[in-house]
Amino acid sequence: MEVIKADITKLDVDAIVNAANKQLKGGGGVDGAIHRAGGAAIMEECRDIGGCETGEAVITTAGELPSKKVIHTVGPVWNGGGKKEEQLLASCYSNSLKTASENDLKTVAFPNISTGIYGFPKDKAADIAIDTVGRYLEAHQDIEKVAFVCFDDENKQLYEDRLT
Ligand code: AR6
Repeated sequence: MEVIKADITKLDVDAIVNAANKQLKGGGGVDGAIHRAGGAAIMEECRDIGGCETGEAVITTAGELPSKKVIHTVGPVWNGGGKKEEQLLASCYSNSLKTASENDLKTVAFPNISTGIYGFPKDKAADIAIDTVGRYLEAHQDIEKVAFVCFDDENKQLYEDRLT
């Protein structure tokens, strides 16, 4: 596991993960950036898939992006913590990695799911992301590298404190 500060749309990895919404209709944040940079082919496949439940993941082409595929997962909206937000966020990370494994994708880059527009507390989200990915990598040897791609300094610091 590694932490980097970058724009996830620029990364040449097997799969980048998108923090999407249930309708897979695109939006702001990292979702908007991925669709803008990847072109219309990603949205066409999202339309065919039709939607995705919170905590689950689906896969599409990466269009014009340097990565091979985009895995779209839907993070929980933070609602105070009593609506299974923590379990759902953990499911986003494990189901995204499961989707990568099933598609023979070995290097995966995650954004900080739910910590933007969806308002999940960043420190709690970092704990869940690292714990869930760490467990998955211990149990499955096929994934070679996972990058946590931070877009802001606060998230980068939170991940560095936990990983070093
Ligand atoms: N590369 C990497 N990380 C980014 C980028 C980028 N280009 N742009 C933003 N981030 P958010 P959410 C970071 O709001 O909270 C959309 O409208 C950002 O700083 O993108 O899961 C969807 O359609 C933050 O740390 O996702 C949904 O409706 C992280 O990505 C909703 O937002 C996630 O922030 C999902 O909200």
